Amino acid sequence: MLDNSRLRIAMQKSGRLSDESKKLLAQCGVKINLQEQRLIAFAENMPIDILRVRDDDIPGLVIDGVVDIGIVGENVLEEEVLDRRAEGENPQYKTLRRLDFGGCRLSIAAPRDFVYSGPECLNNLRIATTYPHLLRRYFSQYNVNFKTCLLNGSVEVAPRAGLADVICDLVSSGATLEANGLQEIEVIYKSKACLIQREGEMSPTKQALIDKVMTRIQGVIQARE
Ligand code: PRT
Ligand code: ZN
Repeated sequence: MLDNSRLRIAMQKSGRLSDESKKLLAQCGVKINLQEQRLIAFAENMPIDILRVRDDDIPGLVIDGVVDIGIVGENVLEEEVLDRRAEGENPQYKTLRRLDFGGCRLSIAAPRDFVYSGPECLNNLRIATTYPHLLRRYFSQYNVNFKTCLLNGSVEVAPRAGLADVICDLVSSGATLEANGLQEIEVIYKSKACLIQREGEMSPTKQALIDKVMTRIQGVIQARE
């Protein structure tokens, strides 16, 4: 077991958020020697352990209290919260700060020749997505029904492969949609990376460390603005 007196921070092991997450901690003066294959890294100069995992696991690790802090995309966090609520749970966590990286939007996109006249015209279509709960929440405002095609990757090829009529996926530059003959028709959620903390008591030393790191993060982000 990890030492519970040390602050545990979960971050993405490799992917779009990992470099910026590492950089943020480094700029806050946390010295970590990240060896590529290691799940756990220890800070040399502060009582901090870094857990490096898939981004999808981070909200659950924080909500379940396995780690103290997590750096994750709001899209992944919100989907996990909605999923747990659908399962009858009442997931708890605190947002410490929205971060200045990982920006993207969750959008509905349709084949280029699709004539779009508003959310209602998507009624009863099949939509390929990794984010069924965010999508359901969006459509519930319009009384629109849809069928899902759940995919954890290659969502953008679903219409061409005949698996779905339209898709709901993350977009940043729009190049992936363009390359797959799709047009963005509706933005349903805007996301950035964020820093979250587990609910419940922290020891005074851990809380003091969190306060110190948060003050530094504030300074780092302000300096970048
Ligand atoms: O292995 P692991 O599960 O940890 O990683 P992953 O492959 O699930 O996630 P990863 O690394 O791709 O993304 C991590 C987080 O980065 C996401 O949850 C978002 O919060 C954020 N993010 C920011 C993005 C993008 N921008 C993004 N563009 N995540 C994914 N994309 C993908 C999108 O799915 C599509 O395939 O990039 C493509 C679109 O990009 P453009 O520039 O062509 O529009
Ligand atoms: Zn993932």
